[in-house]
Amino acid sequence: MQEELKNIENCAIEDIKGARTSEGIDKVRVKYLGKKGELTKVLRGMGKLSAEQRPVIGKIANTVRENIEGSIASMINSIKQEELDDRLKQEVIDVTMPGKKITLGKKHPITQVMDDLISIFTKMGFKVAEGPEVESVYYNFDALNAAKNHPSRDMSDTFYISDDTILRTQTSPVQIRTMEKTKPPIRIISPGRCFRNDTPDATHTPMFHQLEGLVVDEGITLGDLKGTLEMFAKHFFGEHTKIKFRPHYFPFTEPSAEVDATCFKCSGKGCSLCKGSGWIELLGAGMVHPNVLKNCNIDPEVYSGFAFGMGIDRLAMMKYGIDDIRLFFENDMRFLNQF
Ligand code: 2NM
Repeated sequence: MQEELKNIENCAIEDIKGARTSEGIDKVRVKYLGKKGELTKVLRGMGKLSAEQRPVIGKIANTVRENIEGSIASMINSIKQEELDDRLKQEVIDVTMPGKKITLGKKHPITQVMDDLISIFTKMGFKVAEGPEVESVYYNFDALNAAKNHPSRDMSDTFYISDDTILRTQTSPVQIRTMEKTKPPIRIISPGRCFRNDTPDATHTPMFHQLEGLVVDEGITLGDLKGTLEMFAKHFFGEHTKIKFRPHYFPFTEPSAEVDATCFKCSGKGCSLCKGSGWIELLGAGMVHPNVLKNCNIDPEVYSGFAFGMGIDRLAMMKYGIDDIRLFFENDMRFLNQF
């Protein structure tokens, strides 16, 4: 029996040396130490041994089992190490390989101009205000002092969702909402999308972008409006830019004006961009109508304000020399990648 055990140990050690994988070593373990394994079989036969022989053989059998288990454990260790080495070799990263080219996106030209405008006005102390694009007729027209029969209210000019709900035609409702809920001083700009029922052509799309501004406080004058817009024009077009006011009419401001800037391309000499006049139309502006202040529970005897509004798309067209506004919204990457 002693010899048989020694023999089993030798065979087991040989088998273990021959096993090259985790699965192989597991098979060897079952073959010798499993329930029906060879060492197990021998140990079962120990019942037949005499009382003197049993402890002697038992001790040898234990040693054999420990030796087999020990050499299985060390083989498992070295197999694991080999498998890890193999994997590390396979997964090695060649840091000298050229990288994959990442194509970076960029801001849409309209967004670039909008961000420029926001940056100029926030540096002057304005806060950005936002409001819904789906608006009530009250905020878009009534509160802005627009006559009940004003043509801009027409179905042919405004997108109606119901009798009293529309897509905003300008961002002024944001100003109304701000005046309703904030006590002066107020100094806000409202950039955003607007909608008018226009047939698309080179200068119109039914969706376009506006930036409006509003200042309300005690003692605000037309001089404040002029100074603010002059500062804006110099920042946007260059420090030599001049502005001029032409009288105009808006229902929500009185007096009202259209404001022109000297052409940034020819500095006022006259060129194709300004159609020879030396001036380009910049924006509309005026002193907030007392009725508009009253509609927002602001006392026009105490407070006054100015407001202005500009088309962002139009400014972007001028800045980048684009002659058709529709190009901005066709999402042709060959066009957009140029800006
Ligand atoms: C413009 C031109 C002139 C304007 C007026 C107001 C408000 F709400 F204060 F009455 N917001 N925006 C305004 C004034 C807008 O856009 C061409």
